[in-house]
Amino acid sequence: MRALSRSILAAAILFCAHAAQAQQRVVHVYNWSDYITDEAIAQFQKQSGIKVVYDVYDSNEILSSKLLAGKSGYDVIFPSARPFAANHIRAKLYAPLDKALLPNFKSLDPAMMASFRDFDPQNSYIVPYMWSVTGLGVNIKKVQALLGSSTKLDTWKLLFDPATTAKLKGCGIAVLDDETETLGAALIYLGKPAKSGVKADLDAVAKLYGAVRKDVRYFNSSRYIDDLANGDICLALGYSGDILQARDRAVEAKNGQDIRFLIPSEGAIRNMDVIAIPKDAGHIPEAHAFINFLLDPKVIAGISNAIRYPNGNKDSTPLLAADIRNDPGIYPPPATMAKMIDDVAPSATDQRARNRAWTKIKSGK
Ligand code: N2P
Repeated sequence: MRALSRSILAAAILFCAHAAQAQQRVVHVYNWSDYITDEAIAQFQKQSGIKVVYDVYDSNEILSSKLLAGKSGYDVIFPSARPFAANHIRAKLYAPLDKALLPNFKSLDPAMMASFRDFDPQNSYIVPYMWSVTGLGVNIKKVQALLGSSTKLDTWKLLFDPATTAKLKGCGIAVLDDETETLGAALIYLGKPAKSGVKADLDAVAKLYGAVRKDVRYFNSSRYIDDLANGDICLALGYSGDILQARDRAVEAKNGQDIRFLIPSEGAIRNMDVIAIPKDAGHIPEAHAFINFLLDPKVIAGISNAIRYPNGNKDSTPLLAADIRNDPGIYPPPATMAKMIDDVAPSATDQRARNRAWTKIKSGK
């Protein structure tokens, strides 16, 4: 080939490569850590030709501050329904969902959709993703060795009784950095409403955490999965699926750590995470394609099977692995469900009082 035609060919190849790049559709997803599978993302990319740029967080507060600042750059997000998605909808931070682009919408659980009616009456802005119970992750052998084998373990006393935490301190106690769940757990233990912002209640909660604060190794909402699995901590206040993932990781590693998820008998909070599109998203059709993929019963069942969280898709239930459907930590039996308190949306004044209380509790001052 002569030099000139060679360079024309090279230029043509370069041009085509650029054109292909320009045409590459993309979706920017911002989700909780440990909340999807690599397989699902790969399957979506292959099926749709849309590239997924995936980023993770481990608290609603981080997500909220990015949304409030604007231009987050994300197209699909996964806030907890209450109070977060409810507040975001009130602040007009979401784009409406185009149901014509979500044919799998019909597979969603109507009861769960109805439960969002107070802040999303027409189901215009959010669809359910996964839900979970906030309870206790316990390393059975270590905790029983320290407390005695007949000690009742399905109780918030494990975390809130200073005589107990003094014994467990050495093997490691971790608590979520999640104000809604941690204040809620303490309020339930005290027999108060989980969404209380009343000063006397919050003072009692601060006193409760104050007495055990020195025995808590850290407040964090993602580190505890590996730490529980490896035996580096023996007690965690955490999300059901995360603790069950820790159990799975220990089994996989064959390291002899026996991790259980326990729902305290005093009651616990059930929290629901939903999917939404930020108002200023740059890739709205791609966001819908990704959401519709996640609403496919087979896809979402595969994710639930792997991450150990129950989902809000009614048609996926028969497709779940039997050990998931029958795990009382994932789908609690009716008697346990009766004691569940749904995530709470305190009033704005109560919310401010709670924020202050939680910041003080964490700092230990
Ligand atoms: C995933 C945690 C999601 C549950 N790691 C919090 N709502």
